[in-house]
Amino acid sequence: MASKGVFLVNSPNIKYNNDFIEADYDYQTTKVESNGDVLMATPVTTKLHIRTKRQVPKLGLMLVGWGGNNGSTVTAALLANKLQLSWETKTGTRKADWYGSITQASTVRLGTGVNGQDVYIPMSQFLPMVNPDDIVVDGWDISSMNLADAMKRAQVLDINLQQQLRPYMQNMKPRPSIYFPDFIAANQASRADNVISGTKWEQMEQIRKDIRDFKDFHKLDQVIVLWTANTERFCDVLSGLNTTAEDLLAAIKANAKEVSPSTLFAVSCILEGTTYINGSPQNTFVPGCIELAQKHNVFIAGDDFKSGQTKLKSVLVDFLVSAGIKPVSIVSYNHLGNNDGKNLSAPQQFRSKEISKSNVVDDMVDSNRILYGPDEKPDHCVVIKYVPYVGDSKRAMDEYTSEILLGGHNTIVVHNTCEDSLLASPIILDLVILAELCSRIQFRRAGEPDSGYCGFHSVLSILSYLCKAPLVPEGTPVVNALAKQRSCIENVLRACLGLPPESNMLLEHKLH
Ligand code: NAI
Ligand code: DG6
Repeated sequence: MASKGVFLVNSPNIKYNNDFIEADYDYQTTKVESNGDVLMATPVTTKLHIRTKRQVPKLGLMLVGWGGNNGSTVTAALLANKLQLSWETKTGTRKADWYGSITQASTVRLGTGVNGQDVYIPMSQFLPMVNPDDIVVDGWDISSMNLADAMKRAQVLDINLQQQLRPYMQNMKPRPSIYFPDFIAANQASRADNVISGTKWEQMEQIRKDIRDFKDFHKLDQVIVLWTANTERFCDVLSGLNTTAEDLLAAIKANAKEVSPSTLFAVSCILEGTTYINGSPQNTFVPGCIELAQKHNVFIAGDDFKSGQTKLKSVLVDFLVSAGIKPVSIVSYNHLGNNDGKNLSAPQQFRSKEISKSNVVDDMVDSNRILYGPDEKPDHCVVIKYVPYVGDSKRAMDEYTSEILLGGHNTIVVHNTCEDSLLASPIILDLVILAELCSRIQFRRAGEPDSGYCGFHSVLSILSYLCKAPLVPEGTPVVNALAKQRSCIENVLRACLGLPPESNMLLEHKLH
């Protein structure tokens, strides 16, 4: 249904009709050119017409790794919220919520009220967005365990909540999935009792059929597929194998060993016109896969949920570097005891995570060459250990050592404990809700005919806020700093309503 929203924009630049919210928007940037020794900065205004479809689709979400800790927890959270469950804990009654979700539990500053006060509204009310209660969930897992037992196996949720959810989850059974033992840790083999047989192409056809069947059965307008399965090892990227779309499809047809399950899922989705999001660190999106997504005009996004330790790092290092303080050593240690930790105890799978966790300060370091020489970077060490007893309750310890004024040192130590899946689940929801919203936003340069509309690039980098190693269109900047990533989302939402970006100048309060 078309949402009316809770506010209207009062501007000649915005039109509301039954189908669209249409905005005329001046997108302002600064172009910098070198003129001898001088940098010339020129303000540039691009006049855009942005339209957002108001009709929210009936949305289906298919999780790869549905029976895992994240898969079972996000399914439980969707149900608990939809059913408005409450349960007893040792500290009192708790009601279902979406804490940790920017779309559901954060607000955006709309503007300044008549008395000069800030006016905030929920992010979910800024533009028409899918209501989580309406999302239909399904998925695949190499483990056949039903979702109620998977929730129990995960040991994440309070028992009183689990008991209420069991009747709703016990009949949810993951679809058989693609399993190539070589890509995940050998210690996962005992879970794999629910696998598809056949050639790679045949397996892909089964996944495509699953997506179509799910869509038809529930009469869905759109399906999004999200990988929250085990971290795979990186696959080789080789010319003739996966560097072009054509080679990748040929390699799958030839049953090439080096094509991973996650790449098969991504390709299946692209061929079905289905958005595919990668919540794990592996290089699912080999160049051929990205090219295929672009050819088919399908969204892909990733990689690796940015949930806890990395999220804080992308705040803290941004703060230090932008304060003119020079981080020189960052040591990030963590231990956890869930199945993710077990899989990551194998060297190749750990290596995927280590890569994803290690590049997250690069943009901040690159932004300040007063502090750092041309090739200089802080020492950055990432350690992950598997300690079964702590289960999903991950411990993360970080030490940031920085150089301060005149040879001084500043060492910050952070210790963080929390259930990993309770951080990841709201991020899964946000990825899905925002990816869907992006599919309803179109742009054209002012003055061009309606046929000139385009959407976001296939590589949906607006979702960087939610990803540890953001995938971006080739040749475009990777942004890791959390505040910039968030303001990108907020300001794109504002642009869709013809509102200026949030500048934080508050000049209305600062002038004489
Ligand atoms: P988990 O190990 O509990 O769940 C993964 C599930 O995937 C398991 O049920 C497993 O049987 C299944 N699986 C493995 N290979 C599969 C395949 N080819 N097809 C279908 N299912 C398959 O792990 P958890 O904790 O749910 O995490 C999932 C992923 O999310 C991991 O890769 C993890 O690194 C990543 N992640 C988790 C974060 C968190 O905060 N929880 C943050 C960032 C990333
Ligand atoms: C061990 O680090 C397990 C991982 O799956 C992480 O818990 C996950 O990647 C979250 O990492 P971060 O750095 O965002 O807390």
